[in-house]
Amino acid sequence: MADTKHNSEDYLRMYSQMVRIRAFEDNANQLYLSAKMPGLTHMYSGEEAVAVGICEALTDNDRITSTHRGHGHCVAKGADFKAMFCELLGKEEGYCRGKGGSMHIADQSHGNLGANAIVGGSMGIATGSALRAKMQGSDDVTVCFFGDGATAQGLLYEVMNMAALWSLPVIYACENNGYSEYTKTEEIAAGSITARAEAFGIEAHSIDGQDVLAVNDLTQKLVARARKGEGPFFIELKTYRYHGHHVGDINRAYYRDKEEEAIWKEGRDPIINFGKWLEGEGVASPEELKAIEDEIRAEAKAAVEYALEAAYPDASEVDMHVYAATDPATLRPDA
Ligand SMILES: Cc1ncc(C[n+]2csc(CCOP(=O)(O)OP(=O)(O)O)c2C)c(N)n1
Repeated sequence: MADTKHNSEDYLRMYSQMVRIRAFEDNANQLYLSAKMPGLTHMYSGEEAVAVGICEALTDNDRITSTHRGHGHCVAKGADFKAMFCELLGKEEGYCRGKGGSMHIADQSHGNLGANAIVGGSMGIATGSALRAKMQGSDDVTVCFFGDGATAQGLLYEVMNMAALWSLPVIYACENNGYSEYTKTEEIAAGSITARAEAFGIEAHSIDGQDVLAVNDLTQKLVARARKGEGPFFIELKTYRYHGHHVGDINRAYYRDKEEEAIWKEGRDPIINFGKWLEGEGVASPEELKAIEDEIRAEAKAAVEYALEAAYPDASEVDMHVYAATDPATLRPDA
């Protein structure tokens, strides 16, 4: 890990953001295990440096699209703990008034166009957002997060073709955590991930997704170039998910071994390693880092308690925000 471009404030913000994601996920997992949360959720723990390194290179004007494993993207793009926990618990103060749940959090105020339970589903939305920016003459950039498994979706190839032809300001960020549900990536994906983008003439990079500074450094450069019309770009970020595919996945012993998990969790943890680096550089002492973590964990705990007590939406709202308010007849071009 080496860096010359950030100051102490930047470093501590990135550290805090990664800890925020871990703390959020630990609490979400606990809510599921104690049967207080409806449905399933997919933990982002282990992948924090990807979301934080990328989102720290963006402004609120820049957009992201997210995935079923999207809590980390939301937090890194500025989402509020209380509104997120309320959404997970189906409460009316949630980002989507409790109707979206874990896999459908959207936060327009920070440019988060939303998570998507359909694998690859956000690729078209992100590319459409980039087309909108270009047509409106805006210099905002859209980052499209998706997993390695989603590279099997045909939509990716349709939108990469279009984005390359029209030089759209979009960055395809492929989080390669080594697995697609219960299958190792190398068992289902031939060739290299980056070659898929290069086939369309898109500049593609493959980097260590556990190194927040490396992720941020590359993203800053690509975002600046995308703003000038040099996009699209593709980044493969090599990372690892610590939990099973989702919180109910208790069978991961059958498809990956403990030694592999230990290599990542003990040797490659993005938060521990960045913390050690900050200590080595004299940016913060172990006590200061612990105080940051304690404060964040207290905030997360309070947000969970708040969400548990919060109200459910009234039953009369069941159709609200589900259908477009527009009269469908007016949508027909000949109407
Ligand atoms: C169109 C579609 N097909 C299948 C699924 C079921 N499914 C949910 S997550 C997943 C694997 C996704 O793997 P990857 O894209 O690598 O993301 P990761 O879960 O590893 O973050 C699948 C197949 C789905 N939700 N949508």
